[in-house]
Amino acid sequence: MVIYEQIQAVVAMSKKLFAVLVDPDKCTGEALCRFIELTRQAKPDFIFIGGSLTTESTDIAIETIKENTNIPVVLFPGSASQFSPKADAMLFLSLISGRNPDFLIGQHVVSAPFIRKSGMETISTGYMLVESGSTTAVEYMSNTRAIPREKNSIAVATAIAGELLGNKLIYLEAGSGAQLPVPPQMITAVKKYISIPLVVGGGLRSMENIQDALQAGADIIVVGNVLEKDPQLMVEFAQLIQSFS
Ligand code: 1GP
Repeated sequence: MVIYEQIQAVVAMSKKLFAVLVDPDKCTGEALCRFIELTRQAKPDFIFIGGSLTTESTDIAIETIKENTNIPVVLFPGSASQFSPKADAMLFLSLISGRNPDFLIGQHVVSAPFIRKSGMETISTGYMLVESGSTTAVEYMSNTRAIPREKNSIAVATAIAGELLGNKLIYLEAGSGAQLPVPPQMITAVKKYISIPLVVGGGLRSMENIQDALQAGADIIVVGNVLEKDPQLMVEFAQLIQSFS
């Protein structure tokens, strides 16, 4: 559990972590090289890789990343087909805000033998979709409904259940490219009731969005979409997250 222990150690010091998300379909060739180049300057803690629906090879994207940087690569898979033994670890996601058995156990069964064979570190993660203004790809592809934005009590109960089930992280997700990020009030409410690290992502596209999420209690910030349009933001976001206290 090398990567999870690293997360625990940083969170115990009340420090924050930054994960940049690579969608292997959207970030290829030149764009991926530029992205990797910027990670040298920004020094994010992790590179997450995955997407709701991908057609490009996750293996190839990971190979390119690993040839060029030592930043740990963590799978953030939209389905079992995105598993790659080349990553350093994997978020083993249960979509606990939904009621679709395929994303609560089905995809896990399909991928489990491959994960065990690879010996990869898995980090069990209670993954919670939160309404974000319009239907997101993850909501549509997972065939689940997101938690209403104003229903903090549902989010809190879901996160507690996720922790009690043995998850090691809770991930509050607005969805990639979301119109609206997870409300800070919901982040604060969830953080108050769990003792495992809290990941927040989806629709974080400005310094203000990130500052709000950090202040509200996020331990790990995930940013993807906006970096595809403006990669240089990675450096500014990293400085904000690394200096937050
Ligand atoms: C999506 O939380 C991640 O799963 C990141 O979202 O792409 O909107 O930054 P964005």
